[in-house]
Amino acid sequence: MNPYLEALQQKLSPADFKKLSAIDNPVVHEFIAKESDLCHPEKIFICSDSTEDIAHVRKMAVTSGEELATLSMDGHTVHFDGEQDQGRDRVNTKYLIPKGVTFSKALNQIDRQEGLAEVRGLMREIMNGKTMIVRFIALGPTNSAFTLLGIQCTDSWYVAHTEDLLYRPGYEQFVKAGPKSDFLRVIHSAGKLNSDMVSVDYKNKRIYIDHMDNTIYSVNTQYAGNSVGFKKLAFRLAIRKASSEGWLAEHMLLMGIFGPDGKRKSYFAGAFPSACGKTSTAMLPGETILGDDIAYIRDVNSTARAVNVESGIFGIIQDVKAKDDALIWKVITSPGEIIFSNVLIKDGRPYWLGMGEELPKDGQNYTGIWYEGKKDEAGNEIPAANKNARYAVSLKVLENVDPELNNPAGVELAGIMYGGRDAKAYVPVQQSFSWEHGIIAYGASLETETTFATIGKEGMPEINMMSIQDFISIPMGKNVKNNLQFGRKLKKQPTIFGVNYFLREVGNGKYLNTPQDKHVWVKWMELRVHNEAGAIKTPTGYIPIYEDLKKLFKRVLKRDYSKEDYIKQFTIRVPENLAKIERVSRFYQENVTDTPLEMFGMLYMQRQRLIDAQAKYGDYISPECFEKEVNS
Ligand code: SPV
Ligand code: MN
Repeated sequence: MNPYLEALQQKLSPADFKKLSAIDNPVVHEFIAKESDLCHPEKIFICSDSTEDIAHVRKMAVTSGEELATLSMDGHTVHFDGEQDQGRDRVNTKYLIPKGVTFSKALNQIDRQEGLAEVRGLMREIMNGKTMIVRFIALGPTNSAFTLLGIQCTDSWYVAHTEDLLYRPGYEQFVKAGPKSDFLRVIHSAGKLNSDMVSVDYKNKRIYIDHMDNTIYSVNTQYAGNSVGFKKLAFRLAIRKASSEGWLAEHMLLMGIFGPDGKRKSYFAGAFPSACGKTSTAMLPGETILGDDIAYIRDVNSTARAVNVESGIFGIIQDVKAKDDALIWKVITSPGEIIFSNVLIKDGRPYWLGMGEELPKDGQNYTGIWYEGKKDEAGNEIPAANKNARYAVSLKVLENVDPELNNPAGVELAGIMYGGRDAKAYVPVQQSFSWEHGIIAYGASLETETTFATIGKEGMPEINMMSIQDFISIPMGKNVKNNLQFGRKLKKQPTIFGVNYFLREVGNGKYLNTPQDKHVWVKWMELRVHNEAGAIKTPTGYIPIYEDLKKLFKRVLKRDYSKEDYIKQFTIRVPENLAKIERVSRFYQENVTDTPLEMFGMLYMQRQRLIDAQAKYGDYISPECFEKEVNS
């Protein structure tokens, strides 16, 4: 027996000791022993993939009080996060950077030694009297070139339960893998809890990423984006690993889009910052969903193939209505295993903002007993439910889950979309001129506004490169280069599209599209990858022809689409586009030392095309001024 296993034995029941011993990997034992030494739990529970172990976690999440079973629907529970713990915490999420290593200035960082001392200091004996739960997870389908393995030690039964809904079990994979040190490690503690079992020490909340050791530290938080290690935390480590091995780890949805015959299906990936329409795109009715958050993409025989890293959804539950979101509505209003978080509870029912019915005037929410007019410490009115309220469910409960979800070979990507929250510049949908143009002008230039999914002020414009600005763990220019190179090696490149669901009218600021319109855009993209729709070449990309959209609006949404709307939506706004190029170029010049020159060249050419068009047609150019290219 190795010394780590020996040291752990006293904290393990005989059954748990047996489970841990079956993993013939001293590196696993060492990690658990070291974290146990640091955090000092009273007991350690080893969660295998067995139904008994999973059921135990589910039961303990309620017994401990971290989840409440007060909802009347079978299988539904609710968890509350603290008032200061309602989203990902950017300020307190930092990379541990060893001396002598430089990182893009835009990335939040701290000296490794200093950071380790701080976070390990905060974690010392933090689990006194508690149980440390050890979960083993497989990221991506198992038995596949895509699979990555991960371990999380946590003292939160809620976190361990959520992981069960969102990820594929990995204990058996660890048993099979034997002595392999290549796995992601997460150590998490919810820290001090109040009588409602909510983390209270938010001032000492820290999420530190140590890529030297493939380890993430997360402390004094429960919000899943900060605590469920395999979500955005392991993602940061995966981005690094992907970069060194020549594949891509992306913040992307994966979906199947059907062709006009209802049979042809093409797979698309889509990168969108948080709360910018990623999940609702992935869940479009009549199409299929493979994933809504994180994808790994590999070059397999010169084609791009992708898998969903996860197997569940941690979705936003705001503006989810019976009419607009039929698929998920049915799931969250039917019996089945669901964890709601930060909704309002009243008489055994969950309520959320924008659900299409009147909300109760009182109930229980993330601030405890809630009543209309209740104010926070700063005097601001507390909403009935948090804007970033969430539900966690397994994908398998969705009617339209794609049959390839667990295919070890993944699915071949026909297209990739990049979409931000851009009120002013980009048209609702456009196709890039080339792989390089798509990566640079849509992906690397992705701009958005901050949303409620992260703590801080909302509505602030910012660059969110490929929607991974919050997660990028390699120099930013390197990420652009990796993407450029990845596509260049492919024989069959996915077609790249830029989408923008948030364009507003010049002058009055009204949104120019309804949330349903995105269904037309995805159908148009599907036609484009099969050369079944024409396009108009504009300075920023190929845009749809009015007649094609008119037909699609009728077919997909049973709606008329006026020429006037088309012109408003697809007018090329030269001043706004020039300003965008200026902002993007400046951001990279000021914050990124390794931007590939090609990026500036590509943006310069886009600028030139805009200036030439401006000289001919003026500042706001109707799509009809440009040349049509009708495909065969
Ligand atoms: C996101 O904010 O991008 C999410 C939720 O998908 S989480 O990252 O878990 O906060
Ligand atoms: Mn996300």
